[in-house]
Amino acid sequence: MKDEILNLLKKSERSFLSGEEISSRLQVSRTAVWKHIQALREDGYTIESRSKVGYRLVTVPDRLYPGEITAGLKTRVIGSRIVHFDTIGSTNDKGKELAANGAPEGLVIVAEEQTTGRGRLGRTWSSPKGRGIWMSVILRPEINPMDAPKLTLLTAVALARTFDSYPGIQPGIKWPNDVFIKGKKIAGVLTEMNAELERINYVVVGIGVNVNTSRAELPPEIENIATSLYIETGKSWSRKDFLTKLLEELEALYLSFKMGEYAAVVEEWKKYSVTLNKKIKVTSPGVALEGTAVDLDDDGALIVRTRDGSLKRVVAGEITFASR
Ligand code: BTX
Repeated sequence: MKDEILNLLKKSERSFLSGEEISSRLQVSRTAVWKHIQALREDGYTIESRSKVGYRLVTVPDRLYPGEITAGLKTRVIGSRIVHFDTIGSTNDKGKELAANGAPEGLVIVAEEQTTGRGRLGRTWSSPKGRGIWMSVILRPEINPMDAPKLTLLTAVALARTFDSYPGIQPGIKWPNDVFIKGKKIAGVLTEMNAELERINYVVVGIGVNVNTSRAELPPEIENIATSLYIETGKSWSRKDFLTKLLEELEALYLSFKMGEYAAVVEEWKKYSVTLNKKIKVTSPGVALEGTAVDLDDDGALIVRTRDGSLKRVVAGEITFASR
């Protein structure tokens, strides 16, 4: 009901809408209308009220409320349900909890702030309030668990496409999960799954994007290695618009992936790659090798030519760029 009242106020744009009209259009009492208006104000909407005239929406808060996002979202699966938190430990943890309790594919968890945002391998992910997009998507693909890393690459491509739509921004993907702008990390993907031997129960794809973080808001330890759209362009951007575009790109890629079309994702990943043709060091469980990243195979594994000329396939892990 709150969302419906909000929609009516949005539709009437700058003119006042009387309490009587809202109550008759939505078939609720005047008192109920007033209570919902109060609740919207508590959510941060500025609503002017004039006696005998009615209500008028003045400003919309910079929050990623589900109603704000779904209103303009053109997806069928991803974001069909969105759960919002003002503050949360980690959206990935919440995603795993909801998925374990049967949450449907496509459910998105989004938070204004994370207090214990996580990167890979126990690293922390800085997630200051209202400055970025800290979100997780629940997926239930019918694929072999071995193929789950493809979802990370696919998500990185969705992110790169989204950044690409911003003027002057040229995103690069560092294998497998980071998006860089001019050598600095602007977004990351943390994919976690729950699976049996040959079947995935669920995958939680966590995405962190620095949208409006200023340089001063970056923790000192990442000051020189991280960036944001704000830092790169010198202006603030709508997090809602970024999120909407990202969910649409993610859905387009995920639906074609489910149809078996993955080769095109690999080609697009290569186009955005800042990893290929670079000298790198790979560290992953049981692997430590140095060489040149020469290709990405159709499964999304990185092909590395080592010093002795042999080709090694790396499916997961961490790379650092080695000096020449
Ligand atoms: P990663 O392990 O590749 O990157 C983590 C590293 O990146 C940190 O050790 C630090 O050096 C740097 N870093 C930390 N915070 C930031 C930041 N805001 N911007 C740029 N660099 C940073 C990447 O892991 C995967 C991150 C996924 C984050 C999302 S947010 C929603 C979801 N919930 C959750 O807890 N994690 C995911």
